[in-house]
Amino acid sequence: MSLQKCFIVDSTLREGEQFELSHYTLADKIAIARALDSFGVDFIEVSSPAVSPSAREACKVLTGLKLRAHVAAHLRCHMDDVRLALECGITAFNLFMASSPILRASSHGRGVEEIVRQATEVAAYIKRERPEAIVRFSCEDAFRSSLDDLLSIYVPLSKTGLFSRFGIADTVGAASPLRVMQTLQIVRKALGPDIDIEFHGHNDTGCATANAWMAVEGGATHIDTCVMGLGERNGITRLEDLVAAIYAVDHEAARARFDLPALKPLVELVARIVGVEVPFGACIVGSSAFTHKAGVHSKAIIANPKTYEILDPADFGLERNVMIAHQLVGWNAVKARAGQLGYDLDAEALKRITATLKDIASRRRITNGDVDELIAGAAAVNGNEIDATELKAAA
Ligand code: HCA
Ligand code: CU
Repeated sequence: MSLQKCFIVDSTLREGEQFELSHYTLADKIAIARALDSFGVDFIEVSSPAVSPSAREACKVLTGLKLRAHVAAHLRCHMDDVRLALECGITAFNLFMASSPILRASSHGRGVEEIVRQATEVAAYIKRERPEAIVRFSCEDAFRSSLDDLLSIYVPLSKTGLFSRFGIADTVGAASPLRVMQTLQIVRKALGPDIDIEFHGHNDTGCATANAWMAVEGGATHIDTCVMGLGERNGITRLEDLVAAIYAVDHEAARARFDLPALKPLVELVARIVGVEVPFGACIVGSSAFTHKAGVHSKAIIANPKTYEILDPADFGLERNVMIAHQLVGWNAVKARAGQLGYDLDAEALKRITATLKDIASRRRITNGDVDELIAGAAAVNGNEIDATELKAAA
């Protein structure tokens, strides 16, 4: 499957709830679910109803919203969890169980055959009770599990016909992009072309987005994300990053799939609720995502934005910022700013303003307001004649 077609399983309300500062009220969960839905994600994963009475209430309420996206409950592969999810009206069941030796030993203590038996029993029960259910089974810590063990779980489970999808989780963020792609290729080959595969990647080594991309290259159809990548430790693949990657690969597909201008308000909503700043370097929504600074970049961007932008800010309802208040400024950026202010200054004058700006900015931090004053002051002198001495005095 191509990246632009991969389904997004957003887990801001489940993995994101495991972020250290998250504490969602029911009203928060409703607001986030609605915003995710109208942005255009395909699944909204929520915490298990077994977690607490309020998680149970949230499952019921969110299922009752009748969103376009599927509301999927994240469930231990236990009858108790599944029963509660059925009672809440859930139709998408994201079951998981650890497959690595280290987690198996410290959590459920079961061997591979027992995992297969238990997952089959639980899924069969779900399908009996709710035949239309979408049932997914994920191996937690798949990248510290042997390939042999993984295939000995996925292959027999796929033959039961009970599962629509299998998940592969890089729970500790240990996998490299190449390893993710190779593993996905092997699992895809073993499962054949018709079953869906989901990748869940933690960001402990900063590879979560690259790993998600490579997972799709290797055969994944579904990618887990969270707004701002919220999650355990430093979280998982950021929704914003994945959307940026999809857009970079195919602008039209991204415009058709998502309400792109709704992305920043969605991220700001979650940031407000959790009580964090939107990271400055986040794709699309970070404060510096569309800021151009160096003279060479500014000149080219003003001539043709495609020179240094793979993402068009206008598609996301945002604006680019060509910085002029710094010593790296070039005269083309000053010209553009003078034009915005309504002044038609000749090249010589603009170059002199630029030289003055560089001189001042090399000694202290200046603001856009300072630059505008300098331009206006210069324009006023002798009908656009610049007097550098006066400019310096003004600074
Ligand atoms: C965890 C579980 C999980 C589950 C992922 C999945 C992980 O909190 O440890 O269901 O695919 O990272 O393995 O988030
Ligand atoms: Cu996780």
